[in-house]
Amino acid sequence: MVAPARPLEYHDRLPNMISLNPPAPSTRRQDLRNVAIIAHVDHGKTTLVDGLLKQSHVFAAHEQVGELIMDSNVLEREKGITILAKTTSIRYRGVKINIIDTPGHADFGGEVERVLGMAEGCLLLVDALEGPMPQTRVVLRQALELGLMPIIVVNKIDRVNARPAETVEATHDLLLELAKNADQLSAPVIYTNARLGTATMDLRHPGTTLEPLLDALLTYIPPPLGDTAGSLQLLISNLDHDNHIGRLAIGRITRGVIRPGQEVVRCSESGIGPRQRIATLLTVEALQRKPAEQAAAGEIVYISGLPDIAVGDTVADPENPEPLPRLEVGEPTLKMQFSVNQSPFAGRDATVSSTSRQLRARLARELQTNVALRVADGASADIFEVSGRGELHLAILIETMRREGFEFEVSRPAVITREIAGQRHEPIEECLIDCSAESVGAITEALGSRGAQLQSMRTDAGSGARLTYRAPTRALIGLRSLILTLTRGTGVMSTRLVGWERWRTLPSSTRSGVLTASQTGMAVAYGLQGVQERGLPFIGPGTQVYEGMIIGLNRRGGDIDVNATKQKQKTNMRASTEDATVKLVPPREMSLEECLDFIEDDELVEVTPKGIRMRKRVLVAAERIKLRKRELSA
Ligand SMILES: Nc1nc2c(ncn2[C@@H]2O[C@H](COP(=O)(O)OP(=O)(O)OP(=O)(O)O)[C@@H](O)[C@H]2O)c(=O)[nH]1
Ligand SMILES: [Mg+2]
Repeated sequence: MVAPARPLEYHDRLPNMISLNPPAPSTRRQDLRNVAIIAHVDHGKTTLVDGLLKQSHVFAAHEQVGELIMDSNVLEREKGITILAKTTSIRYRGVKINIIDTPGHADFGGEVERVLGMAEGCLLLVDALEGPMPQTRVVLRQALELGLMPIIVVNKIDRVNARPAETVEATHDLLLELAKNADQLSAPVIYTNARLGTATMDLRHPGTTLEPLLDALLTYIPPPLGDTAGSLQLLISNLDHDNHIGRLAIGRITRGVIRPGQEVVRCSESGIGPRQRIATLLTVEALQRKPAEQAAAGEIVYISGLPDIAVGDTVADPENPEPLPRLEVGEPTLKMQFSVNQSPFAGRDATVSSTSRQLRARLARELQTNVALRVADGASADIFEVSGRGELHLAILIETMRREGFEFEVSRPAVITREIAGQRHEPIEECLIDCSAESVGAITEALGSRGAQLQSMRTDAGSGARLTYRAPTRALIGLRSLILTLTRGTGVMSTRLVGWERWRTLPSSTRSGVLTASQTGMAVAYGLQGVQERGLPFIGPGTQVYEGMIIGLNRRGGDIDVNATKQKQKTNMRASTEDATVKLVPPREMSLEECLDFIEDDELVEVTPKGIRMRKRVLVAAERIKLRKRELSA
């Protein structure tokens, strides 16, 4: 195979690094490769896996396969993003290649961290137009620290204004900065169009299949270690649930052999447990998990039969239990309260019991597989404090529970602070915004008013502007949807955690007040006129409202109660027809994420299978006024 072309100066800049001492080739399994696909969100990971699956003919001729096959979960398909890391496998030139597709969105970084340890190499995808983005650096650093061998895949070379040469150079700079051994610096570069399923090592000769990528994979990604004679060691990297089998633990066998029925012990944080038996053993073949008679070192396996197993545990031989180093999973950055629905409409929409006990059980079940999530008891028995890796991480859980039939209320997300040297510290993020040149003014104003500091700004004739900010995570809550509004849906924002700083005062919230319903009942056109005269309505006629429910955005500061159920005085028979002729502006419909961004600390989002409502914590207007007075005098 031809060595990848690389600019000369790259070699000149290579630091003097000592090559890792590779084990003797005989102990490596030449029939196997484990590779993770990593990238920033939307750079094309899942599309590339699609292409590899399609070209390796894993589908029978009659099977209709769609796009983004690996994004099999309902919310993944709806949102067009990967949420859960998943493994698939293909066979190429007699070698089984296990491919781990990972999510690129920073909120699901916990998934990536866990599964990287199952691979010996990674395909680092970089969009040929966007170049390396914040999450590219985050996932690459993790992969290199674990000793993975990277292959640089410059994807979307077909995009108008694509800049493959600049992208390669910027990616090499990243590698130089982050590499942990000299081998990693010799990463080859492959150019792909994942959508078409083509790859080439030389842009002058366009590819026709993904074979050049597969060949590079076999050449550069080290085969896994294959010591089958030693005692069993299997580090659990991920958990999953199967409706028939139950809890599945996923990991790559580091040493030894595993079979169904075999006796093992679990090495957990609290020590070595009692002997247990493996019930089911599965390996992945194409898109399916198939029962296996046995699996040997190097292979990625799914096992059941160990009910309490957790991520980071080692499954080991009872005669020689040697735990592997535990996995470190990054800490959550945001928390919010989940509470039993206390709204006047509680019990109307839920299709499953949503009492405190049921919510607790549901959240406990989530913790079994959603490893980056934390749940703690709140101030009362009806409240749970749920912490996650970001707004989207928490929003996906809320949406999933809502679809399962639960109803509950959630509070505004808050950052998780840390005590460092006796001082309160908060997370600081670097925030990168890509937008059109026209939106720059509005965006700099929005970020400035939140106390974010502009680090750099680049404008490009072809692709608009790129702004880099540094700001506390707290200042960025709700920013994503604001950017979408300011840029009419074209702006893209991505962030990465860069450190912790002392808590400081930020400019206070710039949201104006809300319009709340003063009466319970059905909103009608006449009553809604009162809402639109004062601001922007969130609901239309026919919506059931209750006192204290948020039904619109006030144009000014301060909250106002409006009677949306108010009918026009019926003086004669024509009154009701007149009501129908009232001209109403269309209400602003808010998504769950937008509602979470929107509410303040004294407000809640009520989530039910049928819809989402926003409300004041204190519903009765008179009580809210009293409370406000008390706060002002305190
Ligand atoms: N033009 C072009 N578009 C591509 C190419 N590869 C992927 N895309 C498109 O890019 C979008 C994102 O692709 P995905 O495969 O979902 O990206 P991903 O990296 O898996 O995204 P996450 O899992 O959410 O991080 C889709 O609309 C793809 O069709 C390519 O080579 N060229
Ligand atoms: Mg994906």
